[in-house]
Amino acid sequence: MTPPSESTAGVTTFADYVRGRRAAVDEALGRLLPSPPACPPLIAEAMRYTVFAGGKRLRPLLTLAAADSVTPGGMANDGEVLPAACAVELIHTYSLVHDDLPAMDNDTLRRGQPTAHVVYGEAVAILAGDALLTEAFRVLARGSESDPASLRARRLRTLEYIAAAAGPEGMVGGQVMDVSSTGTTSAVFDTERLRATHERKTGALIRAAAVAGALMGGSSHPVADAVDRYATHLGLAFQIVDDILDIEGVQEDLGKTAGKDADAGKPTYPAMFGLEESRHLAARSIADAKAELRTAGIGGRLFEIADWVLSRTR
Ligand code: GRG
Repeated sequence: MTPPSESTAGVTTFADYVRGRRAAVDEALGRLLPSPPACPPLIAEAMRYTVFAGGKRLRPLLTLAAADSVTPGGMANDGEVLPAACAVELIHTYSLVHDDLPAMDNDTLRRGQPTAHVVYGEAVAILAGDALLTEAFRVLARGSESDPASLRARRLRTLEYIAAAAGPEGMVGGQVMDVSSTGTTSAVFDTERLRATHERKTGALIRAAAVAGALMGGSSHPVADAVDRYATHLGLAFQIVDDILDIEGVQEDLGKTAGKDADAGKPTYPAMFGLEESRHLAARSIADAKAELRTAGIGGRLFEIADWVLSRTR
């Protein structure tokens, strides 16, 4: 493990680190996504359209940063970790495509671009989401005959962890809680249910992204558990900031329709606690996330990612 350092994992600035790791993720995604003639051109185009529409790549960055943090020397084996980072981004992108559908949030703008169903129609958008989810697990499972047993075991554990986070016990379950809560007043939608919804809907995949990095980076159980606790706090802060940005954010920065949650009568942190208290809650979650790293002696870029989540404007 790298020595606990809250500032840098080397001489590179955080901005340079993010630029380099994003470029690696984008290159891998471009290579891993299917192309014709292996699949029909329309589905290949719709998948690429959504994946390259301009997302922040927070989740794959978390995977890589967690893996880098637990690797001696501070730079993980990209060949082993990048597939997991890409798989998480593919699952995240599928969730956004389906969330934007008329049957769910019915949104027309995402990542600053018209949503997939606006461009390709509802049927192809549903299928593009299905294809992204399915390809994610193909990317995760892929290996070669010569892979050592230890790498296969890490890959299988990571696959199981990500599947659990994406499915009914995680993100899908959270989305069900969310769609069934729309229009519910704060009085009957208590804060515990709000927290539980967000923990599944947004938090589960953020946790899986970080834990996947720790597992694929070969960390011990206690270190992976600490990364998990860090990402649990981080996921909560991410969602609170998202709720705040839905009210205060600038649509051009967000790349999606602002004010949708309030308009839809969704229970949110600002609706429950007010803006000021929501800001305090987000800051406290980030402090808790960093405390988990310090206690476990984990250094590297995860600290800066936590600061970024709190200060982000998109
Ligand atoms: C359809 C099964 C299913 C689940 C959808 C994640 C989700 C569940 C819905 C998205 C709704 C939403 C906007 C939630 C708020 C948090 C969130 C996931 C924001 C988008 O993530 P960013 O900001 O997006 O990381 P980019 O575009 O930067 O990747």
